[in-house]
Amino acid sequence: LLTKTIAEAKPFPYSFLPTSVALLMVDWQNDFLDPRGFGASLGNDVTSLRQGVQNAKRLLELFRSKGLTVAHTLEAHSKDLSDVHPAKKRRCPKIGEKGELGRVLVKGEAGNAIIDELQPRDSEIIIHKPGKGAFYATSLETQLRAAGCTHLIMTGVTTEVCVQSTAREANDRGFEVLVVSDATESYIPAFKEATLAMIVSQGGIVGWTAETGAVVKALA
Ligand code: C5J
Repeated sequence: LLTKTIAEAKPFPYSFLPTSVALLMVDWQNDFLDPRGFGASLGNDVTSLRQGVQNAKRLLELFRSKGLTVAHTLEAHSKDLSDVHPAKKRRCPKIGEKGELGRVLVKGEAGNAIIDELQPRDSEIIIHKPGKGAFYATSLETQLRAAGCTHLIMTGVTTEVCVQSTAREANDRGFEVLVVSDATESYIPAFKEATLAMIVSQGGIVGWTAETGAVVKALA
């Protein structure tokens, strides 16, 4: 397969080999998107997060149709909460407590599952992570390297929390990161815009951004 280029990417065109790219789907979980979930219980209006779902689905289907690498992450703690730092629990006391969709951010609970539209396949990389960044205390880097990936095209929620943390962790590990600007969402629109602006600032200090249509056009 030949090099593909997303010509419209910011701050300049993004080139990659399809065999060396992964689609990274970050935390598309009921806990963040469902009106009965954790995000809503914190007082957030979760409807804005749904805006990115169709674009993320379009990219997921495209990567699958081309047989390219796909990885999904979930913010998920073990049932005994042994992987929750006391500092995280102190500022997020709901973790592990019973919510409308089961125990909040606990692996296997209904709220913790990925939304129906973006369900992973068994053949795809699935990472349960205790942090906001998907590289901390997980096998994500090992699995991506084993799959030959050097480039990451990212979708997910929320832009300024788990997507941004993961993009920065990936960048520091030498991955070439592109965040899909209309396939990531935040409860706070100004934070989404600021995050996307930060990523591409100073010559792409963290990476690139591009719209779904531009990614699709490059891969088609
Ligand atoms: C948050 C996330 N916002 N997936 N998690 O706590 O962004």
